Amino acid sequence: MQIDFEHREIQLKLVYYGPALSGKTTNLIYIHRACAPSSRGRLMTLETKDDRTLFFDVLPMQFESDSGLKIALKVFTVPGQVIHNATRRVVLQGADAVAFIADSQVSALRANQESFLNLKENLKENGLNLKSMPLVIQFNKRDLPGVRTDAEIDMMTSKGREPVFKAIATKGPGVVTTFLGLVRLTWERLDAWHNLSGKFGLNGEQLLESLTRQFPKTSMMP
Ligand SMILES: Nc1nc2c(ncn2[C@@H]2O[C@H](COP(=O)(O)OP(=O)(O)OP(=O)(O)O)[C@@H](O)[C@H]2O)c(=O)[nH]1
Ligand SMILES: [Mg+2]
Repeated sequence: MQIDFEHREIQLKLVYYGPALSGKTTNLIYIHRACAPSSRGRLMTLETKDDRTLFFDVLPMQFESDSGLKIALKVFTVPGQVIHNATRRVVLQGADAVAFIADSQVSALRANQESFLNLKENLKENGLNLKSMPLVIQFNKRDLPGVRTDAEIDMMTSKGREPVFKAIATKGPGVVTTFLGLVRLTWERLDAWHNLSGKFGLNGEQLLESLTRQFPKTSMMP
């Protein structure tokens, strides 16, 4: 995070993490498409021909709250393929928050678990700690057969500490909700540590209202 008091600007780095092909890049593409043109920068993606991210994707966004605080976000995805671990580690450097994109298919259970452990390890390598990192979890690909049931996911949600969202990233439902949930949690944590509300005269609800307005046609998960 960078705070510029003079220009009333905050910069945050958000990272989408998860196993290969879980839909991280698809989330970012949808966020870019759904966001008001005035608030989004250029989406940079680098993929091989089979949909796999080779390096990373990044989407810069910026918007201003009603109280005149400028928020600049850089949203990154990591490449999920096991071989790209060095890139994942670099992308995590200086991350303010993580959205873990899990694949809902039962067959992906192990890949999800391995990726989650890998996240924990790579955070540690960067001197970061999963426990203090704002983290939300998304179960993506809800449209496919052979996915974990809603009841199973609701059960995990009630047991865990992290906010959990369901999504169909290719069509949109749940994508913006996950993103807004991530920003909300990030703000709450940073506010608790740095008293951002007091310093900038803006609370989390107001920030979320401003951000939500940047997504005029949000598709909700039924
Ligand atoms: N049916 C379905 N397919 C999805 C969904 N989300 C993503 N996909 C598909 O899954 C494939 C992989 O999606 P990506 O977004 O490229 O996955 P990724 O997590 O970025 O993968 P890596 O870059 O290799 O880590 C693509 O063919 C997407 O169209 C979804 O919600 N439903
Ligand atoms: Mg990708």
